[in-house]
Amino acid sequence: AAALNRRVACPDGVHTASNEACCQLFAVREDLQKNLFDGAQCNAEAHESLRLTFHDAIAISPALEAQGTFGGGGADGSIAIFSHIETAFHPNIGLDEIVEKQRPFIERHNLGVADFIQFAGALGASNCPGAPQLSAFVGRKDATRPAPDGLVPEPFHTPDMIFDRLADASQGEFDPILTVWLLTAHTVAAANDVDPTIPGSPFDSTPGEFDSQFFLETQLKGTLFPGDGPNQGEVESPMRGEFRLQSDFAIARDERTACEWQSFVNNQTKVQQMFQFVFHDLSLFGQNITDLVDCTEVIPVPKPLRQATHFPAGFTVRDIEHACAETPFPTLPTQPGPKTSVAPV
Ligand code: HEB
Ligand code: CA
Repeated sequence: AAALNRRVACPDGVHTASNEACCQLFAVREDLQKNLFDGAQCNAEAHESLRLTFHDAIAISPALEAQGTFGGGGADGSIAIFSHIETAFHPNIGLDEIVEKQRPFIERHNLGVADFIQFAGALGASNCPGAPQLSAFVGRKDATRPAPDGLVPEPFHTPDMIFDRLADASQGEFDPILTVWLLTAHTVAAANDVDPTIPGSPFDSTPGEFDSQFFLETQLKGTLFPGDGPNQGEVESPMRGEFRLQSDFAIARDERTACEWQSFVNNQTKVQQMFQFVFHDLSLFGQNITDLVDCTEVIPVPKPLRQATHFPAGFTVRDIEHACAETPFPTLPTQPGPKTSVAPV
């Protein structure tokens, strides 16, 4: 056991690591925290970096390969390496910005592009209180060709289309239940381009916290469009400033997933454990884990949540659209004060 725990001294003279391949990540971490994440904040770039991990990784299709067509390489960096092609795909709208912001960091460090994208997403998420420590691996093979169009889910896709796509990309691992786990990411998220008149509109009232408010607030009755909606992929949200994707609305209410969705409300342990699990697997799509080195130790352990789960001011359980018949909605306090609007990110 002693031999297994032996650490190496990194060439920087400061850090130690379980494997020397992890040493290079300390400088990348420092640079990103300072110069992309505004001093280790859960800022818009942290959100966008997390989104980018998904859009790189999900572009892989064994079903296309079975038909004799190239199906993409998964978490292979293709979205940045061939950004002129892939960021022009409709579901990747807006990602050109974070790809260009990350590019100088990739250029000044010696990490592969695929590894960099997943590392930046895991690191950005670690700045959000309540987040799990997401995994970081090095050694992925970088893409030599772009992924084909049509593999990234859209907010106007039906649950069936989304479930089928995730099942294909994961070779059957990501079923509807695990798709709910993946959507935990929308707790630290906003929409910029679905309604371009209101950029930075969050999906829950706490886009800076990796909490379960997203799962609660998506179950509130929709009453308004926060901008000039309806836009394609948008449905009514419960409060001003908050944005609701049609796909989140539909999966929250689908009979296959409604109870799983509700089960995340006020269950921070589940929020952390399930997202940590699915991110690990998603971040390795198209790669062979036995060729990689686990450097998760370089990702800081995130701070705990600052706020308990609550109904936003002016809402109670009477505003919930019950979609799960089996389990009662948890009893939760309402934040004091009058109804407010959610500020943009
Ligand atoms: Fe997500 C965002 C969709 C999944 C992460 N998304 C977002 C949006 C949309 C979506 C539309 C907005 C954009 C703009 O800007 O406008 N998603 C979606 C869908 C799906 C998803 C359809 C399938 C179901 N996501 C997902 C996942 C993840 C994510 C899995 C991870 C992992 N997203 C995300 C984030 C965000 C989003 C983080 C935010 C970004 C910002 O804030 O910028
Ligand atoms: Ca949140």
